Parts: sequence; C-alpha cells; structure tokens
Amino acid sequence: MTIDNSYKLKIGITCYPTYGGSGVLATELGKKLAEQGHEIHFVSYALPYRLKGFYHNVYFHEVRVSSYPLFEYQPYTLSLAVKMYDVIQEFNLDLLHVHYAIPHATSAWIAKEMLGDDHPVKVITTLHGTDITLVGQEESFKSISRFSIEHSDGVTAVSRFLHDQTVQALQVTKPIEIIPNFVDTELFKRNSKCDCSREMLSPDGSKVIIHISNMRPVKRLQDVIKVFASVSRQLKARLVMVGDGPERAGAHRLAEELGVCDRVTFLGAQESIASLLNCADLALQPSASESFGLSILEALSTGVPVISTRCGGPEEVVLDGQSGYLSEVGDVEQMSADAVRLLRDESLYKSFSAVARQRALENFTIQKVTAKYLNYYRSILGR
Ligand code: GMT
Repeated sequence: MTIDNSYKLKIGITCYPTYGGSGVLATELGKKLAEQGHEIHFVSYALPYRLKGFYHNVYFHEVRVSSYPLFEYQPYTLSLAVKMYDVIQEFNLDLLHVHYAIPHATSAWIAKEMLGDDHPVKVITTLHGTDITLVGQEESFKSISRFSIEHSDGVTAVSRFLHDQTVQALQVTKPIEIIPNFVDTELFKRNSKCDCSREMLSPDGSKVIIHISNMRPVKRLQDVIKVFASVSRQLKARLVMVGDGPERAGAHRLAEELGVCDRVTFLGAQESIASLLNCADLALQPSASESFGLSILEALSTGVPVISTRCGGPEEVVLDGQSGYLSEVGDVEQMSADAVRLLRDESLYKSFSAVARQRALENFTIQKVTAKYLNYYRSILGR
C-alpha cells in the first residue's frame, strides 16, 4: 500500500487538561501537528493548560457533564464519548488519538461503536504510566483497561518498560508501538530567554537543586528532602520544590524536622519550568515508579544532570554515570553521594551536562518524535 505523506489529517486528541506529563505531551504533539498543516481537535473537560493562546488549525471542544439529582457520580466517560461521536461526525475526523487509557480509550471505543460503519474513524491509544502501573491494575479497572486497549486500532507506550508492564500486568496481546516522549529542545536549553534568575533562587550563590512533580506518593518527596539535607551538610546548596500535591505538606514538615527549611523553597505549581530549570544545577527525581519521566527529559535537555532511581522509565532516559546517576529506590545515601560528587567536580559536571543535552538532541526532539507519531498514524490509517 502506498502512503501519501502530503495528505493532511483531521485528528481528535483527548487528554487530561491539568498539569501532568501526559497532558503536556498530548498538547505539544497537537500543536506541532497543527503547525504542519494537520487539523487538530482537542476534546476534554477543560482547555489543556499548555493550550493558552491562539494556534492556527487547533480547535477545542469542551465536554460538559450535566448534573442530575439521581447521579451521585457524573458519568464523564459517557459525556466524553458523546462529544467524541459528535466531533468525529461534524469535522469528519480521520482518527482519534487518546492519551491515558482510563477512561479515554473506553469513551473512544463507545464513540466508535455508536458510529458503526457510517464513519470509519481509527482510534489510537497512548499509554503513559499510571494508567497501567496503578489505575489499570485496580480490580475495578483492570478488565476495562485491557478491553479498551485491545479494541483500539493502534496502541503506543512511552517506553519499553511501560510496554512490558502492559503485556505482563494486563496480558495485552495487541502489538504496542514504543514511541518515547519528547521535549522542545529550543525551549529547554541553557541560556534561553528566562523570566527568573539564579540570583532570585539562590542569592548566596549556593548550588541549586530542583525537584519538579505533582507531589504524589510515587514521587517520594521524603527522599527528596532527605537527600537534600545530606547534600547541604556537605556543600552550600538550596532546594527548589516545584509543583503541588498531597505530599507537599509532609515534605515541608520533614524539612523543618531536619533543620533545612530555610534552604528549601516551595514554589507551588509553575508554568515557567524551562526558566526554572535554566537556573538549576541538578534535578532530583527519586520516584518509586516512572514510566518515562518527562521532567527528567526536560532537565537533561537544559543540560541539567539528573539524580533518579532505577524504577523503569529513567533507565531509558538517563545514561547512568554519563548524564546523571541512578540508584535503587529509597537509597538516599547513594543519591546524596552522587549529587555531592557531581556538584563538587566541575569537569565531571561539565561532561554530564554536555552528554545530557546531546542525548536529548539525538533521541527526544519534538521534531523526531512527532514524525514517529505521524508515520504511525499513517500506518494505522493506511494513508
Ligand atoms: O504520574 C501520573 O500518573 C501522571 C502521568 C501523567 O499523566 O502525566 O505521568 C505519566 O506520564 C508521563 C508522560 O508520559 C510520564 O513522563 C510519567 O513518567 C508517568 N508517570 C508515572 O509513570 C508515575
């Protein structure tokens, strides 16, 4: 079958619109495809937070969930399915690309069933992480996760680790294409235009360690604070905590207990991640599980080496001993020692920083990975 690369596609994208790697990835992918002339329709309950501003070829369709006294829980999955069904028909979409299996892949399947043969739309599901490693394995979601994945026309996973987890945990038999996450290497680079400065984050010239996450238990914030406390006993350092979530208060308490509170700044959720990384020396991401680790990639692209764990995705993103260091989950001592070694040795640091940037440029640019998605779309569509 010959594939016509000039044919512009009409693509629906569904993702979580809130802070989080899967939403970022889906939105940036949609924006890049729109730049290339494809027509992109985002379908979600709110405007994705990276979609502020006007983008040519990009449309947004809000899913409204009406309340009814009988419903204790509003059936968002159904409202989403109906909105997908409407948008597919009205704009004659070629495909629907859903990010995060639950409930998006299920809604897409319902919409497709409703359309029947009238509109042969294809559904592609991208698995991001906790949709498989946590949510997908809960008893109440396991069978529907498996069903929705098996019934997608195409399935991608953001890492080999996630691919294997999906096969093992859900016994999925459908081929899963591995397409890694990407980063905008022009935005995430040293000395890019910045709206903050090192002096603001570290007025006394201390090394700046940064942690960025949605501060859920899986991110192991207690380890972040413990590692930092150990590092700051050995050299002058400050810790910048970016993001918000249920573990934030506990991390703050631990910083107080360990006597480092005056050297830790909790910034809360921030939009200028690229600027903040630009002011950092080291990123600390000691997660218990990470299917990929988009914030790790953003740090590497900025030339910021990363201290992380052998918890799945980071092994595919960080070159252990070259662009960062990986330890066993919870090995605070090792992570502290690695951080201190890197921050003390200028020539080692420079080499790590250069390798980090190089690796992002070689494997994870937005241009390269968008081309992979487009090829995959065309192979599923046969056009
Ligand atoms: O951690 C989550 O549940 C959020 C999820 C998301 O929607 O951002 O993160 C996952 O997807 C990201 C984008 O592909 C990955 O970079 C994260 O590693 C992954 N999180 C986990 O696996 C814990």
